[in-house]
Amino acid sequence: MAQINSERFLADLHELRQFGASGVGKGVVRPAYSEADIAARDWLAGKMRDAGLRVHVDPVGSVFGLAEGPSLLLGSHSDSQPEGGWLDGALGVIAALEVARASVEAGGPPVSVVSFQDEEGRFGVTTGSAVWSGNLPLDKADGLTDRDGVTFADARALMPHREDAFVDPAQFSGFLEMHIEQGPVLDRESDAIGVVEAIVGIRDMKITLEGEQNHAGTTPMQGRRDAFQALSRFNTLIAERFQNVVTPSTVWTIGHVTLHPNASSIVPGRVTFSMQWRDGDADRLGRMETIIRQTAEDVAHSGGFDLSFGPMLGLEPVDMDARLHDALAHSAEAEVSGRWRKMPSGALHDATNVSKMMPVAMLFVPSINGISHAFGEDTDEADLVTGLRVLAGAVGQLG
Ligand code: HGY
Ligand code: MN
Ligand code: MN
Repeated sequence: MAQINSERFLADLHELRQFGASGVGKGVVRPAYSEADIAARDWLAGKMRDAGLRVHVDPVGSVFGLAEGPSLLLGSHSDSQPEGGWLDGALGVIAALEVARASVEAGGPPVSVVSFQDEEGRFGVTTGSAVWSGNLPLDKADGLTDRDGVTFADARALMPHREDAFVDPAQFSGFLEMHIEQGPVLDRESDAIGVVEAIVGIRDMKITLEGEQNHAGTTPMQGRRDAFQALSRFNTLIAERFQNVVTPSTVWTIGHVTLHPNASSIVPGRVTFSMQWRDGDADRLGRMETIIRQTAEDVAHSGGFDLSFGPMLGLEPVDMDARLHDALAHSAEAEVSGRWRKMPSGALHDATNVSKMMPVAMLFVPSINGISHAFGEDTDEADLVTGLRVLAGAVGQLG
C-alpha cells in the first residue's frame, strides 16, 4: 500500500494557506477567480505535475491532475468564501495530492486529483462541479453574476491555461472527498472521523422588493414604502410560517442584503437579498419554496412593493455510494476504532454534483468548536493526519 508522508502533506497545506492569507489567525480570502485563487491553482498544477500527473484545466477553471488510464478521483475545491478558513476545500485537495503522490511512488493504485472551481458559490452553488456534471448548463452559468455584477463568463475567462474540453468522467471509478465537518458534532463527541451517509439539498435565490426612496426626516411613517421594513416583515413572517413544515435540522439563511441607497437619512427604496434553505428532504425544500414565494408576495402586496425573484439555484439531497462508504468506514475502524461515526452533511459539497456521474463518498475530520466560513476555522493537525490515513486506507482497499 502507498506510504503517505504526513509532513509533506501538512507542509503543502500550509503553503496553500499563504495564497490569500487574511492576516487574521489562519483565515483565507481566496474567492473563485481572484488573483490569489488563480495563483493558488497555478501552484497546485505545478505540484500535480511534480507528482507525475497530467494537468488539465477545464473550461471553467477546475484543475485536474490525471493519472494514466482508469483511476479513482480524489479532491475538493481550493477557492474560499469571501471570509474563509484555511481548510474548507483545501484539505480535500491537498489530501488528494498526497495520496496520489504516494500512489505514484508505490506504483499504484492510480489516483487522480481535482480542485473544482467556485465551489463556494461566488456565482452559483458549487458552480464548477455543477457545470461538469450537467446539473448547471454552461450557458446558464455564464449568465450568473456575483454580488458586484461581474458575470461568470467574464470571470472564467481570467483563468489561464484552460482547455476547450471537459474531462471525460468515464475514466474515473469513483470520487472520494475529504473535508472538515464545519459543524460541532465530531468535536463535541470527541470523535476523530465522520463517514458521511448523505448530503442535504439546497435552494438559493435572490429576492428584490422595490418600494419608494424618500427623505428620512419629512416622510411620515404612515404611508412609507420602506424596503428595509419590508425585508424585516418578510423575515419575521417566514419564521412563523415555516413552523409546521421544518424539522430541527432544517436551516434557512438571509446572508447577503443590498439595501439601496443604504444611507442614514434616506428611507430605503429597494432591497435585494439572498434567501437560502437546506434540508435532507427534497419535498420539504419544495414546500418551503412555496411558502417563501407566497410570503414575499403577501409582503409586497400589503405594502405596495414591486417584487421580483432571481434565478432559482439548487441541488438535490444525495446518498453516498454504499461500497465507497463502506471502504471509508472499514478504514476508519482500522485507524481509530470506536472513535468515528456515520453522519449526514449539512454543508454542500462538490460530491453532490459528481454523484451524477460516478459513485461518491465523503469523510469528515472535526472542526474545532464547529467554526467554519470564518477566519477562526481550524482543526487539530493530528486529526488532519488521521483523516489522511483513513482516506489512504480506503483508496488502498478500493484500488
Ligand atoms: O455552503 C456550503 O455548504 C459550501 O461550503 N459551499
Ligand atoms: Mn468546502
Ligand atoms: Mn465552504
